[in-house]
Amino acid sequence: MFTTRVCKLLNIKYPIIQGGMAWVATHELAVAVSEAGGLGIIAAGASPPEVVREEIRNFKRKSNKPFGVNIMLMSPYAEDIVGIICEERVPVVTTGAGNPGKYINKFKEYNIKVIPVVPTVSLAKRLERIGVDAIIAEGTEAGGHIGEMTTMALIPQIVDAVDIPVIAAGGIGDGRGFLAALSLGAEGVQMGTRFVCSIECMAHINYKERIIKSKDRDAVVIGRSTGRPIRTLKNEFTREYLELERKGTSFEELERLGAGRLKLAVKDGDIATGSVMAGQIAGLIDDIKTCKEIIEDIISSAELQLKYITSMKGGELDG
Ligand code: TUI
Repeated sequence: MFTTRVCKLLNIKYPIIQGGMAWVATHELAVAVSEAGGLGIIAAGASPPEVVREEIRNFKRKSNKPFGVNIMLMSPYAEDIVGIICEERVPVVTTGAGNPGKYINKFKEYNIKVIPVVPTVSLAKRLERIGVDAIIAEGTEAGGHIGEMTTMALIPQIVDAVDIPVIAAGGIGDGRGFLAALSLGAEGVQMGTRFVCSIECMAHINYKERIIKSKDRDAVVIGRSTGRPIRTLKNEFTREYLELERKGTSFEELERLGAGRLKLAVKDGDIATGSVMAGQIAGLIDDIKTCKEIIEDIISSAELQLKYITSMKGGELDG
């Protein structure tokens, strides 16, 4: 029912892509999402190239399904990771936190599909011109490093501005969000926070439980003063960080304060002084289930929701 150009482009059953979350998106999560009919993504984050190579090889040992690697473009290793992705013949690349323009020709040489995450219409148009295969349009509801536009406003504007398929991200966690994204003209969704709360995700249980406990306004933004805003769940760390920002603390000092905090939360389970990056949809998520259940529940509830909408008649159901 929801077969789109994204399914054909990526050779997947459902147009659902897993977000490339540093430390969280290991090959175990990617295998589970790809095996369930979506596109699993291994996040390179700030990992050294050889660690990323090993993750790619681990994926290939466990699954023959399509998958991707996310390159965080602020990583000091971004260039070397591009090389490894090409050597390892990874089928799909997503990028974040920057403009991947200078790598596009190399990926095309190796027949690798490139799908950048963008926060604006102008960047989407520029990247379409230089030959990317699709765009992930991410709204400010997302977790981690974010732009300014909301998903609701950004998606239809990018859909109207480009001809390549658009994948919606930011604030999507269930069948209603999936259907809403398709209604705005997207041909797929990318979800991060929802997949953190999966059985197969290797993040510490404290991280998953913190998402489950969170309420609507818990996903706050730190780092606005540095020009690198990050959405992360309210805790001791965000309170200290925001207080220092209010006092006008320098960029360098704030960067030092933030260093290593994501790993602390994801790996050690320190959800008080670590950074529990998550999107605004965290308040909706109340369970941990398999990636297969997450994906199948989204598709079946979106089908049901679509039937419900098309049968609405003055507040009563038709038939
Ligand atoms: O990249 C993300 N989310 C991230 S990356 C990340 S790693 C990190 N860890 C600790 C501190 C800082 C970063 C955590 N979360 N999402 C995709 C995304 N990309 N959101 C926004 C953008 C983006 C922003 C600017 C993409 C392109 C862009 O281009 C600017 C330019 O150069 O034109």
